[in-house]
Amino acid sequence: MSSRTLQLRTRTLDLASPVVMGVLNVTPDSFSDGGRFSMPGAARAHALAMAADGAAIIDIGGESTRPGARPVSAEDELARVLPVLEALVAAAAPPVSVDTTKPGVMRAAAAAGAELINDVNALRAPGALAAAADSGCAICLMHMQGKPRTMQAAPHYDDVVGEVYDFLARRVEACIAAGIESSRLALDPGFGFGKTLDHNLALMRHLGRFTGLGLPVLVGVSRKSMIGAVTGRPVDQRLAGGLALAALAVSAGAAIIRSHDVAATRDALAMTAAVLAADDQGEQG
Ligand code: PT1
Repeated sequence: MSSRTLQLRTRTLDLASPVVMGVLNVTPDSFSDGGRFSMPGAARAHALAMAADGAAIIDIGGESTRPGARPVSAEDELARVLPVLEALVAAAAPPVSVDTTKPGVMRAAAAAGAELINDVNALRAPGALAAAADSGCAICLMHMQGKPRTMQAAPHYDDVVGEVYDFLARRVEACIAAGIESSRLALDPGFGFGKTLDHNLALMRHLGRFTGLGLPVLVGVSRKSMIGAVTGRPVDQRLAGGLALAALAVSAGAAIIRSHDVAATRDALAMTAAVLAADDQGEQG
């Protein structure tokens, strides 16, 4: 099992260099895009712009999972996601990921051409393991303590890094037992999902431990409140803070960075990767 590739449903994603997953929210209440991309046409145009900026994957989300968000029905979620997914598949855009926790949405999305299932609930919903296995899609398993609506009320860990690591390791075992090959799995510690600022900072500081599981690590920090807490900036002024975190994440071995700001993130990753690739040269001087 190599963490330098990820096996998607019909293709292999090359992760020899870190890549950007572009965020495409198709929710009316999305935390930073304010629902601007809920119309299929605007969403499609935004996805193609992110593709032109170098996004290796487009992640479509029809249910907001930001702190405080309320669940939506599978019906509403599919009505938001499917038209955009179908338009992107028809446009031969980059591989499409669907950000969902619902088995019915997973099955319909795979049938419509999705390549990756991004589940912030790590396939814990009844039927999700089987739906993901049958889909043939790659799966991102993310750690979350609690549920989006209440997860920031009182996050608690005795050892956040150890507990998140053990959770992800157990979810990998559950996937393998359900017939999902490890080549199809990516892992995400879930920044901002039932975590205080200190928890988020500890996870970033020790992110390198998660690469020890031998699977690609995905990191989503774009525009999140942990950046606001440190910089004092509102959500529309968090790019610089997010780029710093993206560089740190890639330096610790992360392979996929989920971001709203594809072009800037891609430059930050290219620069970081170039420096990391120079490590042998420095030994000689
Ligand atoms: C993520 C992620 C995601 N984040 C993956 N999928 C969101 N794999 C949605 C805040 O603190 O990190 N990884 N899908 C967005 N969720 C949040 C969470 C948005 C916290 C904002 C915050 O501001």
